[in-house]
Amino acid sequence: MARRMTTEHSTVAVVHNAFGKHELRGFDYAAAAKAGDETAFDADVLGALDRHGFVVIENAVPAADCTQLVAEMRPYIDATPHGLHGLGGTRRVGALVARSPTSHRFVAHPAILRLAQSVLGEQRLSGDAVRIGDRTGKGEKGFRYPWQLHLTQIIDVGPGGGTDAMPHNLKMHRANGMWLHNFEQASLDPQMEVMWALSPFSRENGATHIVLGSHRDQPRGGPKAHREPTIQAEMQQGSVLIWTGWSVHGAGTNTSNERRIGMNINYALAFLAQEENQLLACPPHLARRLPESLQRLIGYRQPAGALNYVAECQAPADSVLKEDFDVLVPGAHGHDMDAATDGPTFAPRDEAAFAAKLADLEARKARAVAADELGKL
Ligand SMILES: O=C(O)CCC(=O)C(=O)O
Repeated sequence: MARRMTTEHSTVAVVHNAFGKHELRGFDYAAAAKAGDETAFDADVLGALDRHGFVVIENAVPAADCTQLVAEMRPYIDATPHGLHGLGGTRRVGALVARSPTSHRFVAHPAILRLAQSVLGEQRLSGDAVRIGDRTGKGEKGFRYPWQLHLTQIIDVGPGGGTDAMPHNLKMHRANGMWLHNFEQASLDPQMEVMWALSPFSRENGATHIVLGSHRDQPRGGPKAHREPTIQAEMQQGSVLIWTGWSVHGAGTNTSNERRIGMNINYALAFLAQEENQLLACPPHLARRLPESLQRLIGYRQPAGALNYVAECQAPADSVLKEDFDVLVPGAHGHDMDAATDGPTFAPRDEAAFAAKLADLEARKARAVAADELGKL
C-alpha cells in the first residue's frame, strides 16, 4: 500500500552512488505541527532516514531560538580555543544542558525524541531488532531498548577551518566505532546523530559532508562508502540534519568570512557509555533544578534492572537528586531498618511516618526501573 507523504517536503539533493539512487529530503516541522499532521510527518522522516541514512527536518525551531542559544553559550564559546579534537579552526563547546536553558528545547525536541524512540528504542530501521531475553523483533511497549542523551556540543567552524592552513584531521567517519566493540553483525543501531543549524549551513561556510546510503554499506562499517562522492547538507538556521551512527559524514571547509555554528546532539542506547558523560557535565546540584523528563533523558534514571543505582541500591531520584542527600551520611538511603536484624541504631522512631516514606520510595523506584518511558516526553 502506498504510504501518504506529508505535503510539505523538499528534495535537497539527489545522488546516484554505489548504494543506489539516494535523496536528501527535507520535511517541514512547522508546517506539519500547524496542520496537526505529526504522525504522517514522523513516518516520513523515519522512512527517509531508513532509506537514505540522512534526513533534514526544516523549521524545527524558530531562528530566534538559535540566536538565543548561541547568546547563552557565547561566554563559553569565546573562552574556548580553536582546533580541539581534530577539527582545525573549529571551537567545540559542550555541557549544553547545564549551561543553556534554551538548549533544552532542542535536546528534547518532540519530533527528534519520537524519532530516537523509533530508531533506538524500537530499532525500526531495516534489518534491526530488539533482543531482550528470548524475544527478538521490532520494539514495542515494554519490549524495547532504553536510550538517552549521548553528547551535546556546539561545533563552530571559523573562517579557514578545514583549509590547508587549519586542516580537519578528523576526516569522513562513522560514529559507532567509539565503543570498540564491533557492532557490524549485530543488526543494531546504537546511536542517532543530530546536527542543528544554529547559523545557516552553506557549501562555502562548511556545511556537513555526507555520503547518502552509506549506512547500508556491507559490512555496515565497511570501507566502500569512503570512496563515494559526498554532498553537503545545506540548511537554513533552525533546521536539523539527522543521521544514523552508521552513516558516513564529516565537517566541511569554511571558505567564507562567516562562522558556521552547528550543534551536535546525539542519542544512544542507555546501556552504552555516554560520549559526553551527562552526569558529570550536569552534576546533581544543577540537575536537581531540571524537569524530571530532562533529568531522565540525560541519564538520571535506572534504564533497566539494577543499572545506575547509587549507594544502597537507590535510584538517582531517591539519592543524588534529593536536595539533602549526602552519600557520606550513614543511613542517608532512607530504607526501612529492622531493630531485630539490623540493630537498634537506625531503627525508626515514628513507624507510621517511616512506612509512608518507604511506600513512597518503593513507588518511585518501581517507576524508575520500569521500561523506558522517554517516549512519553
Ligand atoms: O561539524 C560537522 O559538520 C561534523 C563534525 C563531526 O562529524 C564530528 O566532529 O564528529
